[in-house]
Amino acid sequence: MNFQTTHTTCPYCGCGCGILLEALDGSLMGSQPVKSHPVSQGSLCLKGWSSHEFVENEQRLRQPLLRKNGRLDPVSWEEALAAAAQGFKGVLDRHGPEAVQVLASAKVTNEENFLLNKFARAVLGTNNIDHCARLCHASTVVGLAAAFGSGAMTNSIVDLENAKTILVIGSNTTEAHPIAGKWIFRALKQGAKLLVADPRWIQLSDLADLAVQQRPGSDVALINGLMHIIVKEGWHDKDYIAARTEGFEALADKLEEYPPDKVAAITGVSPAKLRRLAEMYATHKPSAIVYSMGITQHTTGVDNVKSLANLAMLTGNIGLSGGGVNALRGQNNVQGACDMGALPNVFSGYQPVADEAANTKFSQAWGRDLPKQPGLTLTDMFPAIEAGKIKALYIVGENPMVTEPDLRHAEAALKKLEVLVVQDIFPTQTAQLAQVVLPGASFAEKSGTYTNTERRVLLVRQAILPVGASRPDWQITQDLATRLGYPMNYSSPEEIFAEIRQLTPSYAGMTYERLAGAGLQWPCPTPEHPGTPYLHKDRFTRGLGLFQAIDYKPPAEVEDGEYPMLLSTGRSFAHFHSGTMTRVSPSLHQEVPTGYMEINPEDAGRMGVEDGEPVLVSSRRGEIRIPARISHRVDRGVVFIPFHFAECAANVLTNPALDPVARIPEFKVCAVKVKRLAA
Ligand SMILES: Nc1nc2c(c(=O)[nH]1)N[C@H]1C(S)=C(S)[C@@H](COP(=O)(O)OP(=O)(O)OC[C@H]3O[C@@H](n4cnc5c(=O)[nH]c(N)nc54)[C@H](O)[C@@H]3O)O[C@H]1N2
Ligand SMILES: Nc1nc2c(c(=O)[nH]1)N[C@H]1C(S)=C(S)[C@@H](COP(=O)(O)OP(=O)(O)OC[C@H]3O[C@@H](n4cnc5c(=O)[nH]c(N)nc54)[C@H](O)[C@@H]3O)O[C@H]1N2
Ligand code: SF4
Ligand SMILES: [Mo]
Repeated sequence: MNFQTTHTTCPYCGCGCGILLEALDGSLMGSQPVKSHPVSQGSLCLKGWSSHEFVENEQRLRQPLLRKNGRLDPVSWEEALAAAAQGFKGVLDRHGPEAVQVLASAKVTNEENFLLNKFARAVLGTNNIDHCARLCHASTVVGLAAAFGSGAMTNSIVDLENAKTILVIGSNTTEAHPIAGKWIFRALKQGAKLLVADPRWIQLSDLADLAVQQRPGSDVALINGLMHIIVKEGWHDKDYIAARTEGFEALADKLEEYPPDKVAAITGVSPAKLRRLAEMYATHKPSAIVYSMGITQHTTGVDNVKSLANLAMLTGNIGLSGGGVNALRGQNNVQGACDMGALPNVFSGYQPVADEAANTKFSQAWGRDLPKQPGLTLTDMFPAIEAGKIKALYIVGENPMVTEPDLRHAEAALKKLEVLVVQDIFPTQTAQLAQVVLPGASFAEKSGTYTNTERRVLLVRQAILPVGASRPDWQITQDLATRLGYPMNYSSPEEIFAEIRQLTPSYAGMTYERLAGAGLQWPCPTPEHPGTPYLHKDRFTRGLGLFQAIDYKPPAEVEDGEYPMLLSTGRSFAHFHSGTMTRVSPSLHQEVPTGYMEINPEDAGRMGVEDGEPVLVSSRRGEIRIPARISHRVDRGVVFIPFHFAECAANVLTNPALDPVARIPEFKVCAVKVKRLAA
């Protein structure tokens, strides 16, 4: 018998915790925490503890599949790759590169995302590449870049311990980033104050010095209201504003329009609570802001993010330990997928495709002329398919048939494609629509790197051989490239990483050797550079921080006579996204076996709905049947549905309306009606 442990990185959320995978005779038996890890320090959440459970599950894809006579049949790699390459080549020949799109993946490694960025641009000849960051922190990337010059989390997870005040706004930290939540607990233990602003009463609300439940989608009004009070009371940091920022006058003028009474009417938060919130955040420094999807997933997502940047700069809370605007990035490698250029407008390291010098640099390195016009986003792709502009799609490690808004439309679009190639580790709802399905190897079966939410690049190490005939994603993409007339011959992920370093200044100083222990936080431009725990220390990346005057706008769809309630969607601690990995994990499945709709006891009482009773929920897009869960966590007039469960998919209901700049959908607000089925 042979027992081995492998130190690697958790495949679930952006905390990037260290795990030890235990294998007996080449088969996984357990996951253990890593004491020396810089973020998790010997802790793991339930998902991390059970991260080995999905890997060898019988449902894993073990062989390539090809659609024949309407059915997906197992075939050889040769046959599947030939069919995929022929499909792409046919569309390229008939319609040109702008008819092809790639969806990269925040689940796969940096090396694999970098190759996908090269595959789209150099092999296919298109900038049509995007990934789930579009549904997630697209607003952050745009909003923080505009305010500070860099769209990433400003500080580190462990740095939360140094905060004197923490404002958690639109982040259900203890369920979605449990180990970051632990660092908030550590700060509280040392006497930090906790403020929570969330329409739902989350676990942290119970522990907060002050928790407010604003109306969904009212954050710009709320934050303007807080800043109004701060300026009126003179709690703003005048020296910091003078030395390090620009645009304050315009902001101050705008804030005049947001007195407490007006803000209370929009948000539902009383003037007295607004004042206490403003005072604690502004006067008990350093103050850290922690936010996530409650801020970004709105038609005003970018405005929300810019408003938080305003609030932090107004009080001098950027560029110091214990402060910052901490956007908690969601997926294990969503930061990395963005860093690697899995976006329609930039190469790796956010070098714009339209920038002459950057475009020339990559063209020379890759030996092909590269397109300069930014490509299509994920959310603009669906209408483009319906309009007949996109004909072929290569999806790696995403499951839009559960995670896209307005699923009925998304499904109709995917069915219209001439060519759909899906590369996943499970036979997902999306894979069921494909012509070719390619089985990737999971995190436990390959090596490479992930970049966590605090920009820390961490090693992923192979623990067991790929299950069945599955293969690491980088090998599959490279074979497809070769078959499309662009030979790729990388022998290892490390060889791909060497190319990443060479072309990406923020990663230039990293090597696998240097990453082996605690990893390194970018920017890390030289081999001697120690990495960067917090950004914007003495100057902002853009020079001066930019205040922006912002008006409150209501959500795209609000309640009315026909659809009298608001639907909010989000996460459960036990499941991840479309549930492919967590729903087959016994430990997680037993915690939460299926979906549910949280409804306030008063609303349930009025309708005569009992706890556990199935109800019919409908919106202008569609309807689902789902069990009701009576809960004080949601306010009157609001219901909450986690989006992990295909059999009662929240996204049948959600509104595909987009933020005009970030192109992120409004997952957090739409209008619905709830009907008893039993009546
Ligand atoms: N268990 C688990 N963990 C995960 C994931 C998962 O699927 N499951 N996914 C990962 C990913 S990719 C991401 S992006 C993160 C997301 O992590 P979070 O953003 O923390 O998770 P959500 O549940 O989407 O929403 C967060 C909070 O926003 C609040 N909210 C809703 N509407 C509003 C509003 O209008 N304003 C404000 N201020 N708040 C509002 C909700 O009530 C909720 O408490 O989680 C990551 N971690
Ligand atoms: N209603 C509603 N919808 C939402 C959200 C919401 O809050 N509300 N949140 C949005 C957010 S923030 C996000 S990030 C998206 C997520 O949207 P998606 O990215 O579409 O969701 P996942 O289920 O994480 O899909 C990842 C896929 O990758 C596969 N996979 C895992 N590891 C590997 C690997 O190594 N190789 C390959 N090839 N495949 C692999 C998994 O099996 C899974 O099918 O959902 C969005 N949708
Ligand atoms: S907090 Fe996130 S990274 Fe850490 S163990 Fe849990 S899911 Fe994994
Ligand atoms: Mo996300």
